[in-house]
Amino acid sequence: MLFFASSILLAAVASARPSRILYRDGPIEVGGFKVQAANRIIPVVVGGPQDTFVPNTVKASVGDIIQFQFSNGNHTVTQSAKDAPCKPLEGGIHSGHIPFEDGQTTVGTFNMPVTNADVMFLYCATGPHCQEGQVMVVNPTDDQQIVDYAKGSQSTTESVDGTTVNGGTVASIPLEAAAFVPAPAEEEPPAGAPPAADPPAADPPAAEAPAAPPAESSAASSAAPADATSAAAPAATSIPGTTTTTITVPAATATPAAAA
Ligand SMILES: [Cu+2]
Repeated sequence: MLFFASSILLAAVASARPSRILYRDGPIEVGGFKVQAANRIIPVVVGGPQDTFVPNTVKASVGDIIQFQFSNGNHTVTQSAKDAPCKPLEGGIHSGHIPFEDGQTTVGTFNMPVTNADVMFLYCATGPHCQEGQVMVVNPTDDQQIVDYAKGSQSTTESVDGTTVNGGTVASIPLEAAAFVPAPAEEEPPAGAPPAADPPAADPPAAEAPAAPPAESSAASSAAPADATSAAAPAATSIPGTTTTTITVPAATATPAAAA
C-alpha cells in the first residue's frame, strides 16, 4: 500500500505538480486542489538514482516550508545568484552535505522556511553535480528561468561549496515517510533473480542475503581419498629405495678418488 502510494506520488512529481503537500494546520492534500495554502510542507527530493532535484521548480508562499529530502548520494542545497550558478550567494541558504547510504532507515532533511516570494536559484555543491544539471528554482517568474539557469550551470567549470549551514534546519524523517524509494543496494547485482524479487521487496530495502558458495570442504575431502586409494604405495616405496641405492653408488666412486 505504501509502495502503491509512493508510485502515485512519483508519477505526480514527475508531472511537475506539487502533489503531496502536507498542511501543518489542516487536512493532508493528496493530489486535489485545496488552494487556501497556509503553512504547507513541500517535499523536494535531492539526489537518488540520478543527481537531480525533483521537482526542479517549486511555487511556494511565504510561510511554507520546503522540505528537502536527501536520497542516495551526498548532496547539498545551496543558493546562488541568478547569473552566477554553482557559486554560493553571500548570505544565501546552504544545507551542508547530507548523505544517504544503503540500508538507512531515516532520511536527512533540510527544512527551509520561505520568508519572501522572491525567486531563489539553488544548486548542489557536491562534485560536478551542478555542472550536470542538479539545479532548481523556487518561485520562478516563468518556465524559461530553470532552463536558462541549468544552461548557465553547465557552462561553469567547477562548483564552489557553501561554508556554513544557513537559512534552514537540518533534521531527519523516517524512510517510510519520505517522498522517494531509495535506489537498490549496490551489492546485490551478481544474483540472477532480481526481476522476481523486485516487486515485493521494493518498499523496505533492509534484508541482505549473504550468499556465499561453500564448496571447498567437499572438493578437499574427495581429493584426499583419491590419493590414498590410488596405488601410491609402490611409488612411495620406490623413492626411498632409489635414494638408498644412490648413496651406495657414490661410496664406490669415492674409492678411486681417494686412491688418486
Ligand atoms: Cu548533488
